[in-house]
Amino acid sequence: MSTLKLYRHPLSGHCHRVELLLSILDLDYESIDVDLMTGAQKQAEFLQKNAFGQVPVLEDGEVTLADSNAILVYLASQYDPEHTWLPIDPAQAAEVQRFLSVAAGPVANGPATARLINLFGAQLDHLKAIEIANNLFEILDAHLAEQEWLVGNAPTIADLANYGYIAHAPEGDVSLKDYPNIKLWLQRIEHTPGFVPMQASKVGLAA
Ligand SMILES: N[C@@H](CCC(=O)N[C@@H](CS)C(=O)NCC(=O)O)C(=O)O
Repeated sequence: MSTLKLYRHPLSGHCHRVELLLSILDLDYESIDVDLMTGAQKQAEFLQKNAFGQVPVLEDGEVTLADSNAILVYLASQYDPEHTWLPIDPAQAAEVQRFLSVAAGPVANGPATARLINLFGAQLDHLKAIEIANNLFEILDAHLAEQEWLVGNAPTIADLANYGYIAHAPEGDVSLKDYPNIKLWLQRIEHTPGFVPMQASKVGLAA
């Protein structure tokens, strides 16, 4: 088997979701930090790996893949022969995709954006991001009142994709205190064998 290489940044939730699955699947990989602060992701060498100039990027031999959710789909399809993390049942696979879209949509535009503003000074609308986050959390909290995992009755890549930016929402001034079912779901993920935490920022994780 070729050595997997992950280009990442330690504070990126998009990278963390990939690190989570790599760890859960017990896959050996080389981790390469990309200095987003100096714009290394926009240099020609990196743009050859991902023309969008963003981390994460995964290399697996001849395969080079960008986009965290695409990488999750690849790793689960390639390295999880039991299809636990990406079910093959069509309805369940579609449900997983639905929640990958949630991770790429309201999670990215809500809690991830609110955190980006606080941690990196991004010039974006903080109040709008907080509103998107709370609207999303109300829906997710109700969903998780009915079931323990986002899809079916076992954890999937849908849970991993959504975990990081929701767990770290307080870093963007989005409190989780009104969302008890989300908090229990976060704890379930944290108790999954192979779980690795995302690095906390100086802003902290209170609330
Ligand atoms: N849709 C992409 C988004 C990745 C993304 O937003 N990466 C951020 C770090 S969390 C990045 O590389 N930002 C640097 C930039 O855009 O220049 C994915 O899921 O991988």
